[in-house]
Amino acid sequence: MNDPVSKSPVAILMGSASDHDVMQHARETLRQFGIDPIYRVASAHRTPGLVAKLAGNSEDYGIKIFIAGAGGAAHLAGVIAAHTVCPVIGVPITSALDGLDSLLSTVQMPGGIPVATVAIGKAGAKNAALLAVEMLAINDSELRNKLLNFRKEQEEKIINTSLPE
Ligand code: RP5
Repeated sequence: MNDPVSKSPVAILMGSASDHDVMQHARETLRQFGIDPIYRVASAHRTPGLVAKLAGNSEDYGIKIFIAGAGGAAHLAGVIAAHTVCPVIGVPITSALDGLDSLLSTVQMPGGIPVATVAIGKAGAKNAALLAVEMLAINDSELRNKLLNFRKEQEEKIINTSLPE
């Protein structure tokens, strides 16, 4: 098994390369805040050993927060959460059942092993990254200021939006 090439406070794992189209939005968003995440495929079902290794040895990789994208029988976020006390954010990926299966598989965790689940697809991937930044910003005033600027820019964009006549 290849180890991640570099350390990062955020690890984005996904069940398949087919999840990349959605999960790249989480990586892009983190990069906007100066965080280059660990970013790789690790499947709960097809590479259970790899998932257990990454989640169970998170300190070795500098990981503080996991973001997990998976579709269908989406157990990745829950399996990661089983192996770590780092916060885990689950992104349900659109699937054969429009992502409803992914959403329910990710969100319906048993009491005691939490997964913070965001919206299905691109919006969820983006928000997962923003949530991770918000968690890191609790102890990082520079990141907090970046978040405040981001909100301000977003607000200005909406205020200045003009619609076609
Ligand atoms: C899940 O099955 C993956 O997260 C992906 O969303 C879905 C389909 O995987 P592939 O068949 O594209 O590899 O485990």
